[in-house]
Amino acid sequence: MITVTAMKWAPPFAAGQVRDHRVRWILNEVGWPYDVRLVDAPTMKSTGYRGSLQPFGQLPVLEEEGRPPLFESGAIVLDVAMRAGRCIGAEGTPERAAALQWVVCGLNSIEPFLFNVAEVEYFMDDAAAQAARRPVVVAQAKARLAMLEQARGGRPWFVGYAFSVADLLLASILKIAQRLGLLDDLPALAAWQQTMLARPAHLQAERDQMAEIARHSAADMRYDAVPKSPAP
Ligand SMILES: N[C@@H](CCC(=O)N[C@@H](CS)C(=O)NCC(=O)O)C(=O)O
Repeated sequence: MITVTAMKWAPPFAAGQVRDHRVRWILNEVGWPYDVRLVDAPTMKSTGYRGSLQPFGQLPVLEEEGRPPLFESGAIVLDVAMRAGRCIGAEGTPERAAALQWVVCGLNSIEPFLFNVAEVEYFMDDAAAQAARRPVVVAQAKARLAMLEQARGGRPWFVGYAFSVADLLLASILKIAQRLGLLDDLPALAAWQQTMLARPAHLQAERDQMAEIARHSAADMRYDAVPKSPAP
């Protein structure tokens, strides 16, 4: 049986966006059942967790009997798709290469720009620094998204004629853009994303993540029990 690591609770801006939803989504797409292992902050930051599951004390992690645990949401999505032979094109084909390209593009060339905006909006305390940085990172993120939409060229899928991991990762990565209003000037890209997110496999993934978050509270994450600097 597969086990996916997820947070007991996440703040409202992150609910439905915590990256284990990507793993749940691809598992639902290929029809593989899974269990969920809910963790709190001290567990994630513990030496044991970092040593055996995720070196940076983050999630998601996919655990499966007889296989080493796997971290990095993109790697997990690719691994499941390749093993299931679904949503990724056949080995050695141009479709497989294009799917890999768009997944890496999403994680490497889009997500960091969106994270810069999220950092300004959610994690900066200094109001003056926030106001100075906001227009810069917003403009950069919007420019990236416009170029992404240009590259999509109005096609329903990023690769070929079917849904693939490229669509899954990109639609997932754009969740934060949508929430931050960065897609407001790109209605076609926003509509494409909504079509991807309306897939039953995603709706189920999001519902399941949010249900667990709703069952818990911030106190369950025990943030105050996390040591200031984790042991090396
Ligand atoms: N590149 C990693 C990023 C993992 C990541 O940032 N996970 C977040 C949840 S979406 C996390 O664990 N945050 C808690 C923390 O960093 O303490 C991936 O895609 O798996």
